[in-house]
Amino acid sequence: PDHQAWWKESNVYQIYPASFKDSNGDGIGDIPGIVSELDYIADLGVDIVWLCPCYKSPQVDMGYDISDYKDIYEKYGTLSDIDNLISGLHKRGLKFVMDLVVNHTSDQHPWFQSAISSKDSEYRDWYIWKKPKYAADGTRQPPNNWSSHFGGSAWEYDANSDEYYLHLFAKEQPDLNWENPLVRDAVYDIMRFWLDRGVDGFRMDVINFISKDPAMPDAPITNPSTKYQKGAMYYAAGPRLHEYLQELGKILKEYDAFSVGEMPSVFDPAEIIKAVGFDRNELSMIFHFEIVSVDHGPTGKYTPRNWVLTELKKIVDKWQTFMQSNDGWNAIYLENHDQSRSVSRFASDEPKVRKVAAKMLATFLGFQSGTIFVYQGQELGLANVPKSWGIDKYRDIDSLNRYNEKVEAGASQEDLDSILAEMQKKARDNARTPMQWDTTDNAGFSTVAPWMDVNEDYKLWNAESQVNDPSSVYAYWQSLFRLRREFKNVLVYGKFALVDALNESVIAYKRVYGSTEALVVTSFKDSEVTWTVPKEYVKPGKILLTNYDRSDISGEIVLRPFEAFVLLVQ
Ligand code: TEU
Ligand code: CA
Repeated sequence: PDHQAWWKESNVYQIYPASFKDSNGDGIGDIPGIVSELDYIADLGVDIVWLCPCYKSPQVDMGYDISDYKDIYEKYGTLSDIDNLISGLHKRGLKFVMDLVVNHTSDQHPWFQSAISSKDSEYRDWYIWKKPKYAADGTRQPPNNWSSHFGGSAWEYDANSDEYYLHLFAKEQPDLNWENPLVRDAVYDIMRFWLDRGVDGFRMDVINFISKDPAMPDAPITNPSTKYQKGAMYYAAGPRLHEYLQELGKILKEYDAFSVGEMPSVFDPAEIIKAVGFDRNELSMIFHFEIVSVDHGPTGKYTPRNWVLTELKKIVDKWQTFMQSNDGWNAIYLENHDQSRSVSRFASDEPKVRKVAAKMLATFLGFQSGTIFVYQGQELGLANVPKSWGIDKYRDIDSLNRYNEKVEAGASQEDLDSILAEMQKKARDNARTPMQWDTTDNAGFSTVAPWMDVNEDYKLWNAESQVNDPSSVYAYWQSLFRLRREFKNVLVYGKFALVDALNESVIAYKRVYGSTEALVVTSFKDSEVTWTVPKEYVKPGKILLTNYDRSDISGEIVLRPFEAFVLLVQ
């Protein structure tokens, strides 16, 4: 029989601290703000809260640059605020997961400050240093051609020591040297510090990047239009990755802790299953990036790509069947703080269909096999930023770097407009606008103008108008979570199989547990489509959930725009 586990039966709500709720009127969300909304979160019916980084940080990358792992960013609060948050959640029967960012630190972390101060520092070897290379004409070059995920080279020159240090993200985020056992001990010590404080587990930032090929070879040229190239093949599943994950896993197991590893750029299924196989004792589950890359163009995220529904379907099918046949487990998500809003991206935020479309995506997502992750605002059907927003309203380092690169390269206005149009579809900023609580100024997020503008649609789309409305997107998610609990066998542990795999308008799948079956039907079309119900389902069943009224499931049916329903047959 399948392995059961509490974390398989849990649903997760993700909070982005800067944008959730501001309690003290400085325009920035904070931990007391979160504490004031715990009933809202508990009422949604989730089991776990994952909080994005809230540690001490210069905030070059919104807290993914940490300067003290055992203290809290002043603007978010204090250690005792975190203790309140943990006890408030535990009192309500919810668990608390923190973001562990240990592939890199901030350049302001005392370890790095010491490391860069001198080659003789005892912390020098905590980071990754290499000698320059020299071109034929004698100009100094970085040690290899790897690009940073935020643009430019992945290496920064330190004139003082005439060496470069590696930073896969911003230059203010130097990569730790995991080959050094002292680094690993320091990380394990941080984990214990928080687990001992009552934290129930971790979301682990780019955890698959921690082991790099020590030779650090040049990456093959996949994008001839840029100087620096994607080096992921040399660090996305490096030679010692599983050795390190085994070490981490021992601690997680000791505390029966939850873990989800963020794992971009890994394409070898064997590597994935080593990380999440049930008996491997590494991680509970991972985030893969295939769905959220489906609309990335050939030369990166901010170039367009048209995709068809069968591509999305194939990715879902691949991961669902792969995990169930290899005793692994999926983390299911469409949104997080790095992704745009799913209703805008995968369905439609046109006013007349936005609500049904958001519910359709909830259905598509929420009945799959795996642990479901919902990002703040997704439960309300929040949408991308307005198309009218200029670059001045964007705040994210990735967006701004990419845009500025184009400006510096002398891009035409037309090119800049097209990159902005792609950013409006895919930039991380879309997820980072302040949470929309009510119709008052600043959407009830803050009493003053927030650090980032509120989405202009807040008077229509906000929590207050949805919590007591049984037809709201929020109420739909509540029902969905209730159903996952009530029909746990089939909805959590049931086997997955695609239905009507080649259909380009509808994603349908079934979940099967013994003689119980759930049929999930979701139309991704903004117009009506005819769909044939498979014969075995044309029998008395029960509609568990739908975003329209439907009782007829016989033979050929007409699905309305973005219609979704779940049918239970026992
Ligand atoms: O993201 C890692 C990552 O690879 C991407 O999702 C990243 O956002 C993208 O490449 C940018 O276009 C994680 C965090 O989730 C993200 O917020 C951090 O910025 C990043 O790591 C560095 O810590
Ligand atoms: Ca505040």
